[in-house]
Amino acid sequence: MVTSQANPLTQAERPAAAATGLAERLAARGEAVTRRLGELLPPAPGARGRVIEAMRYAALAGGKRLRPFLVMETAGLFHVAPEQALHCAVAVEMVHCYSLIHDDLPAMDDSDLRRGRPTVHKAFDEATAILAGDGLLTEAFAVLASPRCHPDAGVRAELVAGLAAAAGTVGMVGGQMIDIAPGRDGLDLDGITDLQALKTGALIAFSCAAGAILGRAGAPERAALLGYARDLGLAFQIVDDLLDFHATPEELGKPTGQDAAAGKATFVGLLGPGEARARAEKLVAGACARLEIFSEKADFLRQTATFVLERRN
Ligand code: GRG
Repeated sequence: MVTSQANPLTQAERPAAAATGLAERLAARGEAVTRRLGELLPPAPGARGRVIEAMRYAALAGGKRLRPFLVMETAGLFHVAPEQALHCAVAVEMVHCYSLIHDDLPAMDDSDLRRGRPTVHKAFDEATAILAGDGLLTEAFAVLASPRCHPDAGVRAELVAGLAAAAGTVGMVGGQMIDIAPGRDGLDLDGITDLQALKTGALIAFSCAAGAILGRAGAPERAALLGYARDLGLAFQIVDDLLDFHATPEELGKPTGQDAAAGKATFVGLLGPGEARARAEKLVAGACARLEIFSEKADFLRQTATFVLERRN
């Protein structure tokens, strides 16, 4: 159960600092994210409380918390205060959770299962699910605009503009539109790559850029992180296609094989599973190479790239 303690970061960051492995660090940072989400989305009485309940249902349970982890790890490269990095990371996770709620709606993927539980429109109702997604998207920008995220309003404005671009028509929403548009089924490899760069890649890229924005990083560091994020985002999506092909709904906590059943072009469909896997491995190697400028300080980001390749859900 999520609690609203006065200083969730201190407690949650302690195991992260002591952890030697990625799994422990992911878990500790994920707990900090969940705790902060719970604090920022307090239950409310009356009819308004139902949409908050749905937002909490979507945001507080499950998920790998990969995007907020990337925000916190990239921020760490530039010695950003963990409190600020966490606040920004939570905004990114809110946008991610909104996208999952809307992606599952009957008008989109029409999925009943997400993160091993009924989707929000199944657990509540469709109108509440739409509002819960809208609520999380809107709240994310309020979180970024808060001085808790950064004391400098210029930095906060850069974060707001970056997240808006990643979530909007030149990012997730644009990618989703291509995904449901006529002609989607016949996309070739370049077409699928462009679609996924928007739908999945843009938010992952912003997650990595956010640390550099918070840390007022220089151009070479920003370019290195952008290159890492682009390779990582594409590898993430190829692995997603592979899991959709190989894994069971029980393993993934969501339906599998939907794209293939609908005749949609995917990386696995176009390349075959072996070549798709080889491509993901190459991208992960490339992502790690992009981090050379940070030497061993970026070891957890390198491990994250391997985690994305080896993940089972
Ligand atoms: C604007 C109506 C409207 C809808 C927007 C933008 C959008 C809907 C959907 C795109 C987002 C989406 C579902 C992308 C697919 C990327 C993907 C594989 C998501 C799952 O991410 P994980 O594996 O999930 O990180 P967890 O549960 O671990 O957080």
